[in-house]
Amino acid sequence: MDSRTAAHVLSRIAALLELSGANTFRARAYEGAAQALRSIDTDDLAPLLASGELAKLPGVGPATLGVVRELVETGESAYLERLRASIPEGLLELLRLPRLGGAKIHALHEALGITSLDDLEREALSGALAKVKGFGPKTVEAILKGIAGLRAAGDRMRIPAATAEAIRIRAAVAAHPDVVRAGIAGSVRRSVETVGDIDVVAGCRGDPAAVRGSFARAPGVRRATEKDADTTTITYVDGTCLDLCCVSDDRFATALWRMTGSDAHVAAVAGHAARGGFALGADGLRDAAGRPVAVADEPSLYAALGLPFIVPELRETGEEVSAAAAGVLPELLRDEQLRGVLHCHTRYSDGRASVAEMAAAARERGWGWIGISDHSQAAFYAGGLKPDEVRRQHDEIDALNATFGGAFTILKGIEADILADGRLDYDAGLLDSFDFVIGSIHSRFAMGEPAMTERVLRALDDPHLTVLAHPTGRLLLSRDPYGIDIDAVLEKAAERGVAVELNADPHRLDLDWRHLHAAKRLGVTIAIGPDAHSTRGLDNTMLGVVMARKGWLEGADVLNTRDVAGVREFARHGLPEGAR
Ligand code: DGT
Ligand code: CA
Ligand code: CA
Ligand code: ZN
Repeated sequence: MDSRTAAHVLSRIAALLELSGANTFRARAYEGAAQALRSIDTDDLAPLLASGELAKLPGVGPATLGVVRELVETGESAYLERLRASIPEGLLELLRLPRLGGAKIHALHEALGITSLDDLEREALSGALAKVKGFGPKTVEAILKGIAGLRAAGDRMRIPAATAEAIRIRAAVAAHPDVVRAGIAGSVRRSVETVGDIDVVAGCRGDPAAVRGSFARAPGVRRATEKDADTTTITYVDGTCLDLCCVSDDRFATALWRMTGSDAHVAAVAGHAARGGFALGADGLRDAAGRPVAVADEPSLYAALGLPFIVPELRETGEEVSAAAAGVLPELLRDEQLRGVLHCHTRYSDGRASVAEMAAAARERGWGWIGISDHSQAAFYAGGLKPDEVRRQHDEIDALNATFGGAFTILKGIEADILADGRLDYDAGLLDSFDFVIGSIHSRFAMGEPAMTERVLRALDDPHLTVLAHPTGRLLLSRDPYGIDIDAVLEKAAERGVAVELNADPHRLDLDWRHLHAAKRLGVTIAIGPDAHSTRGLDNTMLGVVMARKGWLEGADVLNTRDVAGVREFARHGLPEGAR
């Protein structure tokens, strides 16, 4: 039993106690213990429990320790199950709404008899909710948004969390004595930005069904069901869903390929195989005479079909299979081609590190330059910079650059709000003083597609603009993109020589990789922007590279592969002679 699952169970108990109207002190004790467990982060609580260290942890008391002991010994909590059984399913669902804890849901249940998401939505729309004590119009609005978000998100996870979980599960599967090798498959392996469930394939010696069975009965499993002849679907107590496919090891490669998907890629490869006289299915590869062809690993599978290896992140629409067959797969962008990043915040606005710290962290990553872009003054909620603060930051950057002796460069930039009428924040004089300007929409999202498109096209006409940031405004699993004619925006960006950002914050990943291929064909330069608000935030960049690869991008398509002179030149070329 790992500490994160145990913390999750304790926190769940706290919420359910509140939901059932129990004494708030009891609920707080469970939440306190959950926090204590989050602070230790271990994959195995058993030794800490045995040594008595867990009992000594501040925040852990006799009742909460009892729950942890039961989790370690059985993987379950009878107390949690009892609480869960005593509460209507619909009320449990309400816990997934942001800003609505157990206590508030209990109050709503008492006041209006609400027992489901539909009930809540109806009372919110009728105005009844706003009349309940503690629920003003602002809260009601937030709740309605939350309901819409929940319906849109389903049970999906963002890719970083799903990958961490998948790595943990794969390691556990690989450690089974009858497993020869195990691999992550499905959307996690293809690096899709959100993930429905985790898929793992195991190549086994002996009986694969016995291997599946042992994981289905393991501690921490809430329920397990047979999906098909090779696969068991397992739901863990923390809500994680796993499809575990166990096959004899000689079938590992084709099973991994099949379960990696996508369905369109699988169909396209199977079609290619059929045209070559092969038959390719989940049970393996057969030649024209119907004889099984041994396939040791995935590269040999593609090779047997006369195809170059197709990396998992490209396996999406099937278009990659025709490109592979024609020998025109792109030479995909690699991490080590990057020379720097734009779009980094510091303590001047809402970042947590200084300019010097961000620069040092960029150097540690092997980059030759970094672009600092704090928020502009219209973004007052994010500490946007007044003109005198801009000048102070520029002096600081000049002083730092002088210490680098040309070995590293900090570029002066700004993340300027694109105002409602399409103008960039600040006047032209101040905008001239930056090395680069990033333009962002941070307000008035709901103006409708024609007006929003007009607004962004107008911003693209400003010769100061270097990069159009997060061009659709989506927040994964919580906010849909705003209405905008993205094709018109890409065409204009290409014409104006403005780069379009692939914002690499895991909550955004915007521009969506699905549009990158089209952007590339139009000749748009893409800037991978970490949108870093701390030194660690710089590592968002690598997720951006993965998404760029999903979008077929090569080194030359990406601004980050240029040296500092190249970036300066790109940034200045839209400006009139005098400002260059
Ligand atoms: P997700 O989970 O929604 O993020 O997206 P995927 O692509 O991981 O989709 P998923 O988990 O439904 O399926 C993964 C792959 O496994 C996909 O290529 C299709 C394949 N697959 C799905 N269900 C079955 C099944 O019942 N049998 C077999 N053999 N393959 C399946
Ligand atoms: Ca999946
Ligand atoms: Ca699945
Ligand atoms: Zn930003």
